[in-house]
Amino acid sequence: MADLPTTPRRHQAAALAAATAVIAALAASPSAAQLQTRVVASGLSAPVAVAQPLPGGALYVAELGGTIRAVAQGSTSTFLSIPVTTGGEQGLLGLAFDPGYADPSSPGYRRFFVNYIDPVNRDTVVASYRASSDLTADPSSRVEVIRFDQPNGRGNHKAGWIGFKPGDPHHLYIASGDGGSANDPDNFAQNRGVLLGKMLRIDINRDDFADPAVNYAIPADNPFVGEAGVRGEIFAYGLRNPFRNGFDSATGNLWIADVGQSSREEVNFLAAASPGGQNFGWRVREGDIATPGVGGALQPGMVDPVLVYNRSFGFSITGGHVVHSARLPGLDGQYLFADYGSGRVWSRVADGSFQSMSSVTEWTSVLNAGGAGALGGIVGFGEGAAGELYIVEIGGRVVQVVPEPASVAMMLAGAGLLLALRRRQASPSRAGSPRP
Ligand SMILES: [Ca+2]
Ligand SMILES: [Ca+2]
Repeated sequence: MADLPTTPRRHQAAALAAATAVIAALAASPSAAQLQTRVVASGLSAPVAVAQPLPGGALYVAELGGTIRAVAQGSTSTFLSIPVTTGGEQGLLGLAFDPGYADPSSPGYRRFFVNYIDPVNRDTVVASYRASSDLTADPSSRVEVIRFDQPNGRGNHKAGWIGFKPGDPHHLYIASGDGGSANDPDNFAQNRGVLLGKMLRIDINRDDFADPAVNYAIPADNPFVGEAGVRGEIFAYGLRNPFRNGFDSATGNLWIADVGQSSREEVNFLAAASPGGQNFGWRVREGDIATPGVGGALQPGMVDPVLVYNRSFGFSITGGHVVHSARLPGLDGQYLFADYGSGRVWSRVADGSFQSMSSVTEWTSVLNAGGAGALGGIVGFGEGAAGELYIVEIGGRVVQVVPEPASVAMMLAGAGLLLALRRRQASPSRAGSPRP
């Protein structure tokens, strides 16, 4: 840098062009070497979901045992603790912050939603609470929204993800599993008269029910409203255990990752513009095949997944979301997902077309080489308010995927060089040479 003041202008121009090219390449390159990982919380008890509603604000981590932790400025405290049933796949399973969380004029101001298994009767319950500060929620603010029965003696397939479609603050989406056991023995997922094995959509800002314990409305534009014997809350059906799903924050497309039984894991796509009503096939279909023992051919109206993998890749899919972060080259714009069993992580194009596993991008070795060490037991992904990418491990950590520091240093150095050159060009007196 010391020789810059005497650099002839054409050399300055060449250096400027070179610096610009370096910065452009760094910004656009999909090179995996530019990703790093860091632990943002550890020592948690079976975390399953993470949310960050405010830019730069606290992270909220839902633990299976019923506690939500607030992680802020390096310390972890208890935000809320609720009684739940645990065991098997039961517990506190879903957490979603109201889109109006930061807006004092919104009915959703300071409100968030949880999905859990009732401590007494083991129903699935969705309830709302309000935060009294960034680090504390008010237990007395509880409002029960909806509950539905889970079959007795079955401790798995509770799904539990909840979320809001971007741009729509009134409708909460709720993923329910088939209620458990093998082969969906009561055929709940195909039965539109029950809420199991479904993607539900309810209005949380209106109330159709005089019952003080039931506080939601059925949206008039849900696909099965008015159909006899069919629950109006249903938006899509034929799901087995859609444990982790994700709305694309830019497009509103919904990515549903349905955990398979013994042969296939699958990802289903629900386009933002779709009016709903899809039948994703379970228990007739497991992924793209007839469910061994109980299945059959794809029936009219059934929708095949947009991605499927077999047991050579893993045995329990953990769905993620479409990453939107220019700081994460390669991942930006891709739908990210993992397998809980094998610990492998992949991304695919986010356009909803079918894509085979031979054309996805695998991130496992890159992520495992990061500062957080090898990842494992991945049960969820989280998208921060500024596009941050979080990974939740059931073993107790939340890990953030960040730009690799050397890449950041190079980008900063490149930007610094560019700035210096531009300043020199703009300030001929300081450069010691007259303007032409
Ligand atoms: Ca009510
Ligand atoms: Ca399916």
